[in-house]
Amino acid sequence: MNDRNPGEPSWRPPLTMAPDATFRHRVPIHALVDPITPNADHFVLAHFGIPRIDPAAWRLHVDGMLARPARLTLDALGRYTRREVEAFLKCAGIPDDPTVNTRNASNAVWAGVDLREVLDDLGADPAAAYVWAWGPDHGSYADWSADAYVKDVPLARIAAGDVLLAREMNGAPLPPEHGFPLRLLVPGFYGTNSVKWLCRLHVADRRSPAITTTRLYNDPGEPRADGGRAEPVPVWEAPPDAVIVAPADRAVVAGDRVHVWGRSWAARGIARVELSFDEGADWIDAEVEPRRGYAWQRFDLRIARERIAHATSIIARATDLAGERQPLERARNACHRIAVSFA
Ligand SMILES: Nc1nc2c(c(=O)[nH]1)N[C@H]1C(S)=C(S)[C@@H](COP(=O)(O)O)O[C@H]1N2
Ligand SMILES: [Mo]
Repeated sequence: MNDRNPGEPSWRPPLTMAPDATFRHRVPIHALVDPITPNADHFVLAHFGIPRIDPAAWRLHVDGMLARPARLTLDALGRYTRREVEAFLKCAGIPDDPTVNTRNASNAVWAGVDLREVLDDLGADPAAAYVWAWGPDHGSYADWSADAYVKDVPLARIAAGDVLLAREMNGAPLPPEHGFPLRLLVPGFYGTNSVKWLCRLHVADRRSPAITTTRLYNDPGEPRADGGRAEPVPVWEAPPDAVIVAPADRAVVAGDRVHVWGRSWAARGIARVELSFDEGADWIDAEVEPRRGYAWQRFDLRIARERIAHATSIIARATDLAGERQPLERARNACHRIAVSFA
């Protein structure tokens, strides 16, 4: 197994970083009106900046526990079956602070090839358990620095299907901000796992020791009776979450009927979204559209204004199909609360 320098990219394509510092883009939550977020509105998080890569000089190196290591060109990837997946993407938030929900969420149709098909073709060892994925971007982010962006994805998630090596976003080639020429897209997992500008995959029987994998985006384990803590919990599957798109935060609402709607999502799909107009004392069920693959799910509630005339806020709380419910506060998926008043 090639893990002499497990944190280092064994190879990176020639690139320039422009910008060469943290780049973020987001639109306000009340602008998330389209079911499929247009590419220009899809949020961007690039810790170190944006690598500009010449696709002719780019390769995907695949190595580790597999029979036939490979250096794939884009043409070689084109020989696998093209697949489309509509999926929400939700940023896990602050790498080392699990108590804040930064509410960056979008929904797009990604196209590429299923990583399961590629790994089957290259003869991945059934004794392996993780795939380490490298982006070649490097530099510093807050107080951290790294010479690559590395994540690890459980092989079991890849075996379940629809983990894409994605080349297209909403029918267009990937924009540079979103990972051109190729990105990993792990539907259902927090955005941090979907490595952009993908240049290397390594099949392994253990987790990657890279800082972006095992130190950042790992939440502290539960406190134990002996004073210690359980193992840290990697930020993988996205728990239930929701945003209120309308009314907008601090809106002045007019009319006899109030229409509240928004978006909700969870790795396991959303079963229920409740709204509270009295700071969480009472909850009213919204209608939730059925799950469609890994797409986000719209919720709607139309309610007589007289029932909520004294409300000064609205809180949304989602529950997933496994019964997990959003915490009200202090979590990567803490409930969304907006302020409202009535005209
Ligand atoms: N190579 C690389 N991949 C990356 C990142 C990064 O900084 N570098 N940021 C991650 C994080 S934290 C998120 S939330 C998603 C955001 O994807 P988007 O910018 O396409 O919305 O990309 C992930 N993949
Ligand atoms: Mo993120």
